[in-house]
Amino acid sequence: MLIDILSLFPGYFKGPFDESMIKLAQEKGILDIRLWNIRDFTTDRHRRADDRPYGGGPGMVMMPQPVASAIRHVKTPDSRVIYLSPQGTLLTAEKCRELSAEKHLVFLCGHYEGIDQRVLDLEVHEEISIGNYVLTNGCLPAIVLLDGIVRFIPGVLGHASSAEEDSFENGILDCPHYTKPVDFEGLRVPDVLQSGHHKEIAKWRHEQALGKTQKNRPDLRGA
Ligand code: 4GO
Repeated sequence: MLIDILSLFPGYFKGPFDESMIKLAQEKGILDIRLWNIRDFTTDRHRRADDRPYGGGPGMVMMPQPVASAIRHVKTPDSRVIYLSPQGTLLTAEKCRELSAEKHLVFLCGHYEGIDQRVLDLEVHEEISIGNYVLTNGCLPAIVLLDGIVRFIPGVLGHASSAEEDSFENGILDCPHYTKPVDFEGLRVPDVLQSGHHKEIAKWRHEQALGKTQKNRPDLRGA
């Protein structure tokens, strides 16, 4: 999969993409991430990427020309262009899985008050939000979206079934996990997990997951 990320701060992504699973996926050749600075697509000598909003109001708006030029530089007929914004549809595990089947994703990260609506109308396929809150820019949402997608690409997670057993698959939360030692500060690993009875273990985990979902997320489908 190829992912192009367009923003004013490509440096934002250096840390998160150079560690752990995302780093490994790139090394394995499963994932190619390209970072672009929208300012490199400005045409005036001041490299200006923003201006004041028509109609008045606070803050600045990203100008359409540099954003359109950046998108058009990477976009092909196979690309899916996504704008990260609080006005988007809420990100879900289902959406992450759907996007993991794409060959080429383009993530557009806004800054300041946002991006001129006309470039969104012309070039963006869909608008996604990672939650009901506003951030100073779309870079962190792009990192969240990328990470959420990448773990559904075959070969990225160690175990093929990991992504299937996690929270939100089957509409419920994940069960609790334990590892060594059996006794930690007086708290013991539940006996059933040490019993070797695979059916009993599966039943216990499902009950735990249901109970947690009921308590913390009664809004979920499987609750
Ligand atoms: C995305 C972008 C929040 C989200 C953003 C979110 N804030 N909830 N801020 O996914 C345009 C300028 C949007 C700042 C950006």
